[in-house]
Amino acid sequence: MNTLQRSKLCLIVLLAALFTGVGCRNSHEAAPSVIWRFAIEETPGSVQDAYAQKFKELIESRTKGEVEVTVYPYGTLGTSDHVTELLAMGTVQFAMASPGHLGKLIPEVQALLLHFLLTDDETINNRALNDPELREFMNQFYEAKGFELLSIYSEGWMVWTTRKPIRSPEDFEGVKIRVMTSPLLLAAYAAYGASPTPLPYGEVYSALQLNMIDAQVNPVFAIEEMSFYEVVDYMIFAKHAPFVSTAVANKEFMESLTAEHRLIVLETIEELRPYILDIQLQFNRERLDRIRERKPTLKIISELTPEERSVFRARSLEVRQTYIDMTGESGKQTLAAIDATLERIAQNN
Ligand code: 6CS
Repeated sequence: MNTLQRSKLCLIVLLAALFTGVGCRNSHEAAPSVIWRFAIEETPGSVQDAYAQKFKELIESRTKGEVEVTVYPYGTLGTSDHVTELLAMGTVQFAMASPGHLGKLIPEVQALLLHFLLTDDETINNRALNDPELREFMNQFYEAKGFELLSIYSEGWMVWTTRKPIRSPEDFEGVKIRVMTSPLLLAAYAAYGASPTPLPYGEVYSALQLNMIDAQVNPVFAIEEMSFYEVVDYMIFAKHAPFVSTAVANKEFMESLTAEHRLIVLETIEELRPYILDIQLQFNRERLDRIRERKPTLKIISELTPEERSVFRARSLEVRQTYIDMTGESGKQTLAAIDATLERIAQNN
């Protein structure tokens, strides 16, 4: 049996367990009346895992044992695309759905992938991403697919990990860079002259190791937890975009909740907004130190000059038209909503 067949078999066994409610509980333990399933796109110890574990802790204590939350880390239910399918079916009730993959299903969310759309100031970006009006606007696209958008948040700056220094689009010429699977990302890196290759998260390390790709892009904590730094020579902070994720629930499930449980979920999500920002800052800081310790030969370009960034920015602007071509009027409205949010936040500063 090859790896793909084995992973499919595991998925079928797991799904059977989910549907039949077979679990690992001891027979003498009192079962909670309900189990809520939360699938994440990252491994234990990640930013998404911290979010889901805190959600579990708060929900279980606030529902006083009526609800148990089970967290499914990356791989246990397949790729990000599998997780999104399971959420749409209601097999899992909560999931992380990053625009980097979700863009295939909801093209409008790809606005959150556009380079240089947000600012180079993390505080302003985080306020914009957490803005309730923007979230409500984006929710219409999620609702149309049977989801409820609970949270939009940043997991930290995207960082290029490569075999050569990159300070200009010319340096990207011919570089095979792995991107997530949303189609807009192909245009984003083609605009710099690179050769983007979409791959699931779990295949990136071996693709780098086998020289099938030359580079990838992810926040620092992910570069550490997935060991990508082992198989590259450079880390480059261009501050072109943060890694944005969204926490999502199945809409029908949310509508089926009692008023009390719905309130508990919404209050918990509110509490998680500042929590996850602190966590991502902490994880990205600590894990950069860890990478430095483990691989002192890794060259870190911790920033590009304003002139270097402006060359990338200029190249990235053509991709906004690609986004509008993919999404039409709703995409134009999405860009306008993000711009208006950023402007409002800048004025209130
Ligand atoms: O690169 C990816 O595919 C993944 N990166 C992160 C940091 N989270 C989930 C996503 O699937």
